[in-house]
Amino acid sequence: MANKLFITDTILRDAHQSQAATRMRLEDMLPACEALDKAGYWSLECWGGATFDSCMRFLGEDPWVRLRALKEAMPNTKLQMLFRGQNILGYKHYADDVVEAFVKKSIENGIQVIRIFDALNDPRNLEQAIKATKKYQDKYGAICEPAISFTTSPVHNDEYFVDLAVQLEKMGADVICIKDMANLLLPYNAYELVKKMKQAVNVPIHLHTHNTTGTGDMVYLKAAEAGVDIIDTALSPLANGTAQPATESIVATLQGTERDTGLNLEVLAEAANHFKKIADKLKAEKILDPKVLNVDPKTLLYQVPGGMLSNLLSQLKQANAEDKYFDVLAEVPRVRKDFGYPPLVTPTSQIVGTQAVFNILMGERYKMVTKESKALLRGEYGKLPAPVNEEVRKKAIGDDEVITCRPADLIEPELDKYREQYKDIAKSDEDVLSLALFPQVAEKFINQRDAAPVEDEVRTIYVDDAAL
Ligand SMILES: [Mn+2]
Repeated sequence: MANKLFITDTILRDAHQSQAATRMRLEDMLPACEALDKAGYWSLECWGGATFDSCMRFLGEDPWVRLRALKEAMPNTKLQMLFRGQNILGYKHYADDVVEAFVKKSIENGIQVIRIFDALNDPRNLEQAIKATKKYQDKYGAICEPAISFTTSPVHNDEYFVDLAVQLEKMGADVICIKDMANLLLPYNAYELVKKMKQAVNVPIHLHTHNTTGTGDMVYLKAAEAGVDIIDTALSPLANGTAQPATESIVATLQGTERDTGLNLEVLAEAANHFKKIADKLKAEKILDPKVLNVDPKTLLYQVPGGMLSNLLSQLKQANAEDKYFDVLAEVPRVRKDFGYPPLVTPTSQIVGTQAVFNILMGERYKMVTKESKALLRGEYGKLPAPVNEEVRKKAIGDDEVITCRPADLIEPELDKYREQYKDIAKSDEDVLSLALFPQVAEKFINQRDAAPVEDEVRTIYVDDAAL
């Protein structure tokens, strides 16, 4: 079919990260892999984001073993990961050699689509991950998919996003993603944005949204009409609410139209039957709170992503100041404006949210400024989308120098340092990278892993691991 709409399913990554604190286990995934592999998806998002940390911190799983097991179970489907630019999967900037090593190992272990984003949309923070993906692309056929973090503000209009897309195409994008992490994109805006972007670039456009505010299905339908190439959906048992719209609903909607996805609803039902049991288990364990399935229009009102609202509420609870909730909600957009309108996604959502809480609780704005707010205002996270409030910056960092170069240019190569530092614990370069990203969590995990008696099958995987 000439104009088929391609589907990426997020059931193995974003769906359970958004609804169930990223707690789905490999054993919960494997029984459905045969059906997933024959469904005919463009890709399956299954790695990166919070899964890497969650594997080691909560599930006692080696994320690299999970990736290889998934690739073995789904040889015919491209596996996709979410990569946080220069932060990789962690929360600070890493040196270029660590970024390159991580990309290389991800591809070697089975990833074929790398979606790379930066919270500030500073292309310099995507540069090294893009270069590394391109470098290993020929050898392994990986696809480089830089993403635009979608948000709304006086500077974030269609022209801004289209310019960014043109720039990303020049940098080597094979596909460009519009990443609407908070479901702020509205259906008719999606139509316009996709139309304009399709006119400006030649590479396929991949749209990612959630159903937090209840517009997700309509966003996809209008985007499909505008010619979007690929969309992200989740199989129904973990779809909707804070996760993606349901795969089956979109597939059924488009059947017989010129954007028919070509996916077979019976095969999808086979996989969904399995994940229904997993969703029920996560509900019984109270990991999945059905509250996340409700439509939450507050996000549209305050432009605050759903996950951030629950963080704010728990911070206020701890401070016995729940009555200040609406004051804080009103303060968030003001702080965001002072800071040059960063999109609200990890880590900027936490930085702006925490600063708003302090501004309200202290009774004076910026009386107390967090370390992270200072770093953001010093340019350490990259270039902010709009000019910052200079009065606020002065109050926060005084006469400190503001960085205008690519932040990672200030970081010396680190890979050999990490190899040396962890030579007694790490069994492979994969281990070194796990330790570099999550030092305490990975050290504890690896010690337990290597102390525990392992079954033969698992042992084989570790032997292969050492040989890589
Ligand atoms: Mn998402």
